[in-house]
Amino acid sequence: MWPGWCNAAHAKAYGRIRLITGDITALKVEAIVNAANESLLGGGGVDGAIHRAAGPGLLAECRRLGGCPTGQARTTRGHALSAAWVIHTVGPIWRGGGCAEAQLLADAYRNALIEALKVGAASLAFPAISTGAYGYPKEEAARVAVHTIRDFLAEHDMPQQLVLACFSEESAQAHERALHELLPEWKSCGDAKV
Ligand code: AR6
Repeated sequence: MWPGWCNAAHAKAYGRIRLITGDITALKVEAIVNAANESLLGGGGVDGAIHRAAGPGLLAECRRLGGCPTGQARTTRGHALSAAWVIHTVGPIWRGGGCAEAQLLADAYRNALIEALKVGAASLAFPAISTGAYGYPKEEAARVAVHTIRDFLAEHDMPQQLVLACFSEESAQAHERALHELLPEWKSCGDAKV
């Protein structure tokens, strides 16, 4: 096999991914992803933070969507957020790994990326879906996230910039390890914090 095959296949992806530690609602990106629940009516964690920062207009718009099944994604406006769009997706609840959690988590990432394509978002930020209240182990979730994002970016020119917004050092380190493992060409841009 041509030894550069892997690098060539991923060349479109690695320069477009940034890893940061901080609050996703503070980011200056065109779209942010929300780790929501199937009701889309708000909750704790990143969902609560996004609804607080976006204001009541977001909940009003979410009410009209009628929910979202696990693994799917729905888009609203960003309301008071700096981001123009919020892409709500629902990750799986961790039940030990035998209930298609990895597939459903990959679906959540991929369907959020497809929504970003539909609205033409050039920059998109993801939280670490399912790794809080839903209990998905951080290392495994980071590998699913990076694998899915890498393959999507390798096949699509948009979004041009993708931010992995981690809320803790532990989460950032899990993503950094996954990036080094699955995308060896990826280089950290230092300790980016917001
Ligand atoms: N910015 C970035 N990441 C954050 C932020 C923030 N402001 N706040 C928390 N995180 P979780 P889940 C991280 O629980 O596991 C909600 O109640 C957090 O540290 O928000 O998918 C929903 O309504 C963790 O790494 O989402 C659902 O009911 C990651 O975001 C349920 O929780 C995801 O944690 C969804 O659970």
